[in-house]
Amino acid sequence: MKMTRRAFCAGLTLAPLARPVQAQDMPLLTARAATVQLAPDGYPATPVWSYDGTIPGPVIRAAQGSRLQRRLVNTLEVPTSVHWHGIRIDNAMDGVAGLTQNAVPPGESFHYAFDLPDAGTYWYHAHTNSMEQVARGLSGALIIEEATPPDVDRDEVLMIDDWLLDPDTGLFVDDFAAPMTRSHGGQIGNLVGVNGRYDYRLPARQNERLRLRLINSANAQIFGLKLEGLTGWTVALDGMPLDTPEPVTDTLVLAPAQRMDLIVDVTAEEGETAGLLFASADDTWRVLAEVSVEGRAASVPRGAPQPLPRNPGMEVTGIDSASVLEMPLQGGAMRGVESVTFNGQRLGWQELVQKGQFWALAGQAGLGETPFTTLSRGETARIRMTNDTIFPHAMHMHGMHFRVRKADGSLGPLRDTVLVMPDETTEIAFVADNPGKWLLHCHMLGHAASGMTNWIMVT
Ligand SMILES: [Cu+2]
Repeated sequence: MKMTRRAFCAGLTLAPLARPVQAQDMPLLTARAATVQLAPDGYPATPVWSYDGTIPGPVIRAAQGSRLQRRLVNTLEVPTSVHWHGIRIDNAMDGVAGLTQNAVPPGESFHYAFDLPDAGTYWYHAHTNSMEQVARGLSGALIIEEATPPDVDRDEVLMIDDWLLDPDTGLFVDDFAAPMTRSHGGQIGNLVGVNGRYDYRLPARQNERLRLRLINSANAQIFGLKLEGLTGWTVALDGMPLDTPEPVTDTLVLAPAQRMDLIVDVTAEEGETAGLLFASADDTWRVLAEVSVEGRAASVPRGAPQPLPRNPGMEVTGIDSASVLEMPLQGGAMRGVESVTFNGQRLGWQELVQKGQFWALAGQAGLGETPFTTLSRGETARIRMTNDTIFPHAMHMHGMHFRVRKADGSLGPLRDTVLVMPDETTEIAFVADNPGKWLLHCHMLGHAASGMTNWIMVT
């Protein structure tokens, strides 16, 4: 914190015992370099960019309805900022460098303070050059607790990530902006892990009931997941409770930035394999988080869980009369796009590629001067995203949750990030009840950095 001589003297005169509360007592979140053993023993440790020295950053827990405060202290050699993903937040606290704040320069700090209207599983991550900063480790879980938690024995966060490491040096493959990956599916790691561990292990007892909060913090990897030795229900998506818990019977799909709260009963016998598995690139199921069963918590498993309490004021009304805004998702390898606007210029595909851009949303690559749309506060809007590319995109809207409106008019669950598959159309509907400038972008971070970012104005 900078303190002018005048402020310093005034402080001495008027309140000799008072300390500047915000500077001294504010909990800190320090973006800093660290070295962490990500790869298995025997391989070198990895220099990372971290929050508070760990990968992932500290789990931040706060009560629903409370106010969260953190002073981001930037000790990195690059500017940074923090986005609090999924929170219905005060726009000035949204952390988007260049849109809602200036990036925090090296050696300086920024005071984040905001109310927490909703319970659920969220996360925080860098939103300045995210494609590199998130890949280097700048992310952590943000858990907002219900006043009355569900009836479980334990609440566990499983932050799922991948890292692209050079096995000889342990260093990140320093090619975060590689045009090849940005124009294709995005950066996929060669090591997958949970909570910073490739061999994450969760000891549990038979018939113990766990709440598992899954968070996909990977740059671009879509995880196909399944349970083994566990009987589970999905109780929330992207922080927001489902009306009815859904039994997990099939593969769960978790796209980048998405979250999923499961309540699971450990049904495996002692010594049997149990855990969370993922579909690896070679089409085999591999253990992502092992649940090692020792002892017994109860003689029988419990029945289906109750739904979590709803968050307040999340109704999406007025959909039938809402205007429909078309947002084609365009570009990428193999398809390209005929022409787009970038930095105020109309460019053909080759010109766009020469500028290191590969994607567009509704004919616009990257942030333009004007928003994709301006909505009045309280207005209901529908955005129809048609994926004209051959890649899936995890589309994330800041500041507000939406529902997917299906072709028959029915509505899907509340989400803040939706996976739009190639050649598919996904329509989202939401009430624009949060004023400010909100990003709408692909959460494949290399795509976001290469054109797939736009913004919405709510006045
Ligand atoms: Cu994308």
